[in-house]
Amino acid sequence: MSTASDYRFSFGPWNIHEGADPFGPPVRPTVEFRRKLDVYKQLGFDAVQLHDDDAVTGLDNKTWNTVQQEAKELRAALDSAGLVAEFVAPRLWEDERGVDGGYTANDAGCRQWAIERSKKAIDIAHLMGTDLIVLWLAREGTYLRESKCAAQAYNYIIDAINEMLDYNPWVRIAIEPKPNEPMDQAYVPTIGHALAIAERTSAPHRVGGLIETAHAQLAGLDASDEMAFALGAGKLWSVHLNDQNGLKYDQDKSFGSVDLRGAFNQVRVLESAQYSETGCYIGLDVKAMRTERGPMAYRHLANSKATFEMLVEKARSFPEEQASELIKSRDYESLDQLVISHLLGQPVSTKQKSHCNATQVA
Ligand code: 3MF
Ligand code: MG
Repeated sequence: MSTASDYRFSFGPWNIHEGADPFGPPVRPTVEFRRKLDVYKQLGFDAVQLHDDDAVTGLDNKTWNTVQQEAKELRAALDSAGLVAEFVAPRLWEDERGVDGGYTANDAGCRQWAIERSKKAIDIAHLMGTDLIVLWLAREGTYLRESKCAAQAYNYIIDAINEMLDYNPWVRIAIEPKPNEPMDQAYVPTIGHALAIAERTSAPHRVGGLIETAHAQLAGLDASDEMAFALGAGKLWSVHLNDQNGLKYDQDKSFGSVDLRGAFNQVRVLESAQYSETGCYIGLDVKAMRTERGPMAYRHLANSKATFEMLVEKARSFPEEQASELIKSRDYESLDQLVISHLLGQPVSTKQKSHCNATQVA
């Protein structure tokens, strides 16, 4: 049986976290960033996703020389661990100038800062050897509709992206849509919005998307359909696989842990588009459970990767011919059961099928 070895996996240092939530004391000791790098290869991951200030902490207050030196040091550390940087994402939401949004802030000075900071992220990406910038537009939205003009906000986002595209002709930008949290309403809630924005930029072929399962679910959408939409446009440049238990805060649960069938469908869509051959990574944006003890909690990453790999096998062994026959005869009830039986490792018996035969029922 084939395995998922043709896929390459990544995650970000924020996926091994400190073990605190807003409602209680820390449950795990802090893990120093460089120590987290040790577990990547151990768990079979090849690439590190980075915010600009994961790569260079406090970069706003450092000289360009220092920034450059620290980025080079990190690149050397990745090299010696056999790792590469998948992307760099400007972390605009942790600075006081990003509180009202960066690119869409009402204050022109804050908007300018956001663009300058994004250019620094591009320089850091260059030093880290990746051409991919991810924009999770965290605070680009509103708590109060009347506080911003949406039409103008979209133009600001497009202007900011154009400046980034002009700044470095080699860079690609993947927008990571999310409908809410931390904002009440975000301006780029779905991949449809992201790719429509891409078309309005000065270089649409250099602007694509990263789809996160939980973000699609929070928008009430099916993540596999969102992925299929981006794949059809050749614009799925990364994914953040995880899971979500309903419409609540962004949970970043282990992949497949809530909606196994939804996870199967995401894997199936990626398989049928031969995503593994595009060179793009399977990113896992998952968080450890609050109850997990230290010293370093990473089972959620190992589990998510293992689930992905098991589902690749399930996608490859799916009885396609049987499914096509059922689709041809519009027998979707049997198709439904075929999927469930396949996921549960049970063959569908012909006897079972004949019981459902329409003439017998009539
Ligand atoms: C928030 C997210 C972010 C992004 C990350 C990379 C912290 O819901 O998903 O994770 O994935 O900033 O751009
Ligand atoms: Mg994410």
